[in-house]
Amino acid sequence: MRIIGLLVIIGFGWASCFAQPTFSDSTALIPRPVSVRPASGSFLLTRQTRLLAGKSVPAATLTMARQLLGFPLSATTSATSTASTLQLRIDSTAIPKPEGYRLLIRTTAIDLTAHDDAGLFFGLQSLRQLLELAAPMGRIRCQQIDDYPRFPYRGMQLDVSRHMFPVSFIKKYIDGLARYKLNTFHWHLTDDQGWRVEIKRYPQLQRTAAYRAQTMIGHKKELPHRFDGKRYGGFYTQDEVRAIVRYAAERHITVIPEIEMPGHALAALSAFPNLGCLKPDGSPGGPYAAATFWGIFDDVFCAGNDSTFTMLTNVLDEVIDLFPSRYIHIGGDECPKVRWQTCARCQARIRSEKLANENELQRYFIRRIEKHLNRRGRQLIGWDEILEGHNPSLRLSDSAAVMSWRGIEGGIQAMRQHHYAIMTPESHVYFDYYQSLHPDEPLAAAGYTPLRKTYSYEPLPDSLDADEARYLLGVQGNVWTEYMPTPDKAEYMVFPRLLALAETGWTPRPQRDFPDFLRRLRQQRPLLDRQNVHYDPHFDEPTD
Ligand code: TNX
Repeated sequence: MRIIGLLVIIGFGWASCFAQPTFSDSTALIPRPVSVRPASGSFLLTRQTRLLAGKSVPAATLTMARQLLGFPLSATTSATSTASTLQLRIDSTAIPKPEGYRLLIRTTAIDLTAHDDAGLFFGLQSLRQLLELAAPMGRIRCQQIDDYPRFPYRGMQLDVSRHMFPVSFIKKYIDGLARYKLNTFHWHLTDDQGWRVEIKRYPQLQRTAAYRAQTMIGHKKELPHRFDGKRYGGFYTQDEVRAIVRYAAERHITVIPEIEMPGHALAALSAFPNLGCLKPDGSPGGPYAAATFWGIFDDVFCAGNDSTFTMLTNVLDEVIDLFPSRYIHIGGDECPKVRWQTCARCQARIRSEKLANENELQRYFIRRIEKHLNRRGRQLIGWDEILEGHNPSLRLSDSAAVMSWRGIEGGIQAMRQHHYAIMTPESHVYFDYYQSLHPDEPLAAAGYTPLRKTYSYEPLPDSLDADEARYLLGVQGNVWTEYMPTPDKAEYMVFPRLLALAETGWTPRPQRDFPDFLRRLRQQRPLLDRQNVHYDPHFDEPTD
């Protein structure tokens, strides 16, 4: 009886809240939610607002709710008549979509019901944005938001090899992802210019591979390189890595580490010259040093030397212990084959494994590493070159996933072969490319990718049938940092394009509309300012 009474009261409250909608259904949120039903009246969050949580809600989520909303919100077990309430609940039947949530805002109570803990977190992010957009008055409109992501994978990458960023910035970067409901941080930890993750078994990586001899200054591609003569580099200790992985996990973000192979390996070779190819005369390769400028380098890991695989699998074992992610990224991109062509050991491997050529040797390399990852219960992910050099004996596991970067063809091919694909085409989601034609625009990598172009990206290729399309995991923005020597510059290149990418990953296709996105983005300016995010202010100017 009491329950029925309560339902009646809630029912009436609900009806009065929704009786005369006075607001249009335009929302200010980014990413735009699946559905917003506005209602009349408003809710005011105060210090008296009580936090009410179902048993299945983890204590950490309550702490996070207080932190995100910036209110003490003392917990209570039952609603009182005097205070307004914020109620959190997990109910996977009521909210069937993973990461989904329903936010019901009434005049005296907010009910946030989610499919899972991640859904609660994303619902809290929506609530936080609504509160911040309502600042300083803090009144938010009564409304019902039903929301869930379009894609399960919504990622941002960061290259910390070309330039190293402090732990504090990595956390700020993760915060930026979390605010806009991205759920994966792809951490590009090794490349020609520096090895950035501590591997206890190989201290040479920290001593040697983590540093390059000189720092490039000016970052002018068009001009001759200039150097300041100082050693540049650094690495993240395993304790720092664990702290970052934990920090991300608290925000429902998975960190995928990338250890590049067989190419982009100069820094590693500087510490392990024996893992480079033999010279044509059979003498050892090298000498090697971490690169002091950008590009693609011919010196790569030797595919004919078993020590290469021993060292890399030992490295991956430590990486696996640090990162609980399902996927481990092994790079695979841009591996020149010239050294392999003249290396006696590589040629012997081609013969003994009955491979047709060096492309198949690369595939052999990737497959051999994949077997190790699979033995450790993990899945391989790599750039689209991992599909090259296929022969039937070198088939990758079905579980191997492909990041399509040179366009969308690699992704399409992957999905046709029933591999999961993540679309990261350089044409639309490379945030090292120019975002504006403004004369003050600082130096960027080649290419022009204004916000409008990033926003226009549709990840699902028309040419796929429904069965193939199931293999599309999602989208990711890539941030190669050759021309981003500081955190401020990296942020500038990333924002606001990250918001466009976030909406592509989250919002259903029919709800995406660039003018409406721009309207909402303008409203977000004070939020970005308050977070001290250095975004490109020219996003609102004509792009061509
Ligand atoms: C290509 S994208 C690369 C990176 C560079 C980037 C510059 C990819 C898998 N490889 O090594 O930093 O171009 O835009």
